[in-house]
Amino acid sequence: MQKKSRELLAILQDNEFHSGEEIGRQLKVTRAAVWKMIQTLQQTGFLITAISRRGYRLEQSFEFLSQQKILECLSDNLRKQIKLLEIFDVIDSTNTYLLQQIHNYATIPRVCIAEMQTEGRGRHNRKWYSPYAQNIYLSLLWRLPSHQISSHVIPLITALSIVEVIETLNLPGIIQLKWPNDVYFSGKKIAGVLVEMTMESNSHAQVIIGIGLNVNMRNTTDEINSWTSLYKILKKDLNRNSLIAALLERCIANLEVYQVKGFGYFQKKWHRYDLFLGKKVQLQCHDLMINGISHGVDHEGRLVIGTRKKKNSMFSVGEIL
Ligand code: BT5
Repeated sequence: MQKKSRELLAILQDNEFHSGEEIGRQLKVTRAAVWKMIQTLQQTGFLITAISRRGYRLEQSFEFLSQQKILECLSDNLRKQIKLLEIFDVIDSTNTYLLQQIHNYATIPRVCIAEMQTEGRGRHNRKWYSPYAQNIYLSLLWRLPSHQISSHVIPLITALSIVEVIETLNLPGIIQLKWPNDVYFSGKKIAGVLVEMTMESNSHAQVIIGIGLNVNMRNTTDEINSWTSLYKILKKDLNRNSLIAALLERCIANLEVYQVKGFGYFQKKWHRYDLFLGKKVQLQCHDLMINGISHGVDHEGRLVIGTRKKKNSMFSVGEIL
């Protein structure tokens, strides 16, 4: 996002009309340039009315990501615990950034958030669509003793944490979890989790937990289908700063519980939201294709599939097709 577009958004943030001339004067650009920038913002998904002789008005409540506002919403405990919380306007990927910072132990736990990602990543090098200033793109760098973790469980705990946060919004519909890392709302994807991990020699692991949550996104290019956002569900814009604080609270609280009690503590809760529990599934696990009935997850977060040949098989990696 060009710096000028950010400044333009800052002017329109008050939801009042501003003439092209006035905006042009403030940004030191021509009226034609203002119109071009307005069109770019509209294409990105911002709802801006243009009325001749009155100017432009932003028709939605909008707030930039703010370190101060996020910190204000955090509990005293977590505010003290988080060593670094960085916000970028544009970044390639918040996960990639934290991967480059993993040896900086003094700054863990560390959080990176961005208004936009140009190379937002899903699993297996898939793309995560990350338009400007509408959603949450958040990564948390966490460190824990490697004997306490099973890497495949962290996405499940994170996805459950997202569910716990969005269920406080009383959404009219069903929130569902698709093993291992997707959050759906009434059959459409609303959030995804990308966990990456590196082992240290001294028996600790660094985990980067990436969360993409669609918040105020109204439209997209045709890059993705079958998606939804909190705006689409609730028909109102939500404050991303307080949602980010809530996500951090839940994720970190759940990671701490997991470190003490293991995944067994979350198993029942997972089943409450499990999209495929008791249903026919086809799992792709490396080169294998497994067909059977999903019996949910076991106490270690592995997917349990009942097949004809064998009673039950457990999988810690794979993709439900
Ligand atoms: C995921 O992968 O769902 C993990 C997404 C993690 C994104 C976060 S954002 C912050 C952090 N930094 C990063 O670079 N990544 C993390 P996967 O299960 O592989 O799903 C990817 C698929 O979801 C794509 O192939 C699309 O079909 C779909 N998709 C892409 N963008 C989407 C969006 N904004 N909303 C819904 N679906 C989307």
